[in-house]
Amino acid sequence: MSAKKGSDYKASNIQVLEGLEAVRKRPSMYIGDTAQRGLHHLINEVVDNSIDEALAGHCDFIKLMIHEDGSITVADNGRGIPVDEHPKLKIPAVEVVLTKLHAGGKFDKDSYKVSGGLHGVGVSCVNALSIFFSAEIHRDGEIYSMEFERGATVKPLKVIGKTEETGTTIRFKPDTEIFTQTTEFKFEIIADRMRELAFLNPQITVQIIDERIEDPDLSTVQFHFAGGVKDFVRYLDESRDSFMDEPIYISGEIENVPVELALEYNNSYTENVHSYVNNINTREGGTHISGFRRALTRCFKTYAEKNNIIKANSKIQISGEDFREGLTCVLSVKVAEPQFEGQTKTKLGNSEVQSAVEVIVYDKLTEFLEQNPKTSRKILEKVVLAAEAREAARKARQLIQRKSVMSGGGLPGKLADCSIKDPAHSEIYLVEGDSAGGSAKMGRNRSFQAILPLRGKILNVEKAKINKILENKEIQAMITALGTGVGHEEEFELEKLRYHKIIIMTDADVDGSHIRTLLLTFFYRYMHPLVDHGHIYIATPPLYRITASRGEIQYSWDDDTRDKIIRELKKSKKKFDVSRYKGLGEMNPDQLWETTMDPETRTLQQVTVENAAAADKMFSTLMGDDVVPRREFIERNSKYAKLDI
Ligand code: 0RA
Repeated sequence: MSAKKGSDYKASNIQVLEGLEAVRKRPSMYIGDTAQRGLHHLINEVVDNSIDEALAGHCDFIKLMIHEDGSITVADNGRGIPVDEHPKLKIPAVEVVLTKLHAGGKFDKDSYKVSGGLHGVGVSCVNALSIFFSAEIHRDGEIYSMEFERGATVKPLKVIGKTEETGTTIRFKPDTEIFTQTTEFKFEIIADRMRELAFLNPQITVQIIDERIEDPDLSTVQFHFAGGVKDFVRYLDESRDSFMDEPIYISGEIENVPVELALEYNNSYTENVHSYVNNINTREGGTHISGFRRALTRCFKTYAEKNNIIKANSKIQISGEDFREGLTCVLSVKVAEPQFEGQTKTKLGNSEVQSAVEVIVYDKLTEFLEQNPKTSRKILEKVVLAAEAREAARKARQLIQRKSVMSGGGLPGKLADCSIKDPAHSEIYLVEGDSAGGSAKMGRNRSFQAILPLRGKILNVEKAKINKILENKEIQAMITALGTGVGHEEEFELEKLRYHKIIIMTDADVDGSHIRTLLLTFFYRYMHPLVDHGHIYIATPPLYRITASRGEIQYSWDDDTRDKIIRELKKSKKKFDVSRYKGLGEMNPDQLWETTMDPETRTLQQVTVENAAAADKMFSTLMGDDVVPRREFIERNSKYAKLDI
């Protein structure tokens, strides 16, 4: 070991700080943002290194602790970060890894580096953005330790004991100077990602301990899924019915591209294909997805023709998407030098991957179809139904379009539109019920705020076919008002969106939250880009009104604030009256404007999807047929925090 001391040490440290200073100056360039997402990204950045060790076959256990002081520990039983002197830089390798940008990766070539999107910026970024950062390394019989503050070394590398194990333990506490919005780690966000990693890497066990929770039954979870992607598909389909005994599992490797997937058809009408490259969720798809789709379509078409299942002279045209209705699939590939493209850098560009996936899926799926004629026939029957529904939906779409042309400006009668036409500055409130809709219409600023009252419950799109969904009056009104059309790919035109803020405003009660979930499910399943581009918001009406003598009104959004206001009023010996709002309808237009609609004073929650698989699981559980998993899900999640979608 050769930790530098004295002036020598300082010299190398200054150089390092210049690199990390760049990260502190423009953190968003390295971790995306400095809000909740960026904060949680710090954990991913550290865990990715442990996963790399697992992929190289040296690590099978990762322990993550959320401490009471807001710091995080990630411990693994990998080889431990090397501590020997770096030949060129003449400082311990661990110091290079922790203080030099992009020095986090492995030095050997044949590992599958995670180097796309925000991943792989290196653990040194986490160091730079932490008020405190420590590394304890078990390696070569010794325990080494090193500590930093905001990326600057405060305790150089030293041996602090003996060990027979190997591994790395990193603890860090995010710097509040950088993360000005929040430094609170959310158990659910962390757990969703760790569960996903455990499904994708069956060799590992991930344990999470949340020390902020006292009850030991709730503070610890452990994920280990020996069945890998097959278990993942089963998990995603827990609250859906499948007519297959178990998911089809396919794996193979062509040209150094290992491909692994599991798929299952269920009785839902949605497509749930989740794809990963080097454990990164490729939300925008790419070559691996197109390879998969081509193989799927080709396989079934060939099989159907060979077995006379779909007659050549049949009236209906079956298209690729019909083969994916009611399909749940997890596809995971490993690519040595991935090229990520697209708006969010989550689209795989490597062309060689397409044929690798296509060949592997085609061969193995054909084999499955031939060996399982009963299941194959059932799947194809479902595909034909999907094609028929798609055709009916096309007619329903035309009807919506024709209706809107006939009604003059083409907008639904219930819509109170805003006067300005610039979508970037316009917003639409989707309001539960006609009476609240009335208040909103009176209270709004009509120049830029449109109001669309929705009567009663909208259809549960999780259980309905696309043509039925498009026949629903409330859904039709929404589609026409928004202007984008509905559905997948070319049917949906984001450029035509008439309001850049779509604000869901429902009562703060059980019915209200049900309607909100129904709307979110609809947007998530059928107008996905609205969610992806952050156009969906939730209005937050207050829960309490506290009226003091002389008509002085205060509002509160939670019990704590209400109690605080009450304490103040009691102290000043004022008389007051507390009422709980049961619905939006109880607010007069002025109150509704002031608390919930005025951009100066309102709070809007933007709906973002952190984790697509987790969102899919949530919607299918909340809206599915089975009562038991739904109840369990709500109970489990409500213990930690309110649902973050
Ligand atoms: C550089 C090289 C090697 C391993 C690591 C870094 C490494 C980093 C982290 C961060 C958290 N856990 C980690 N585990 C390992 C290769 C080690 C070797 O060749 O022996």
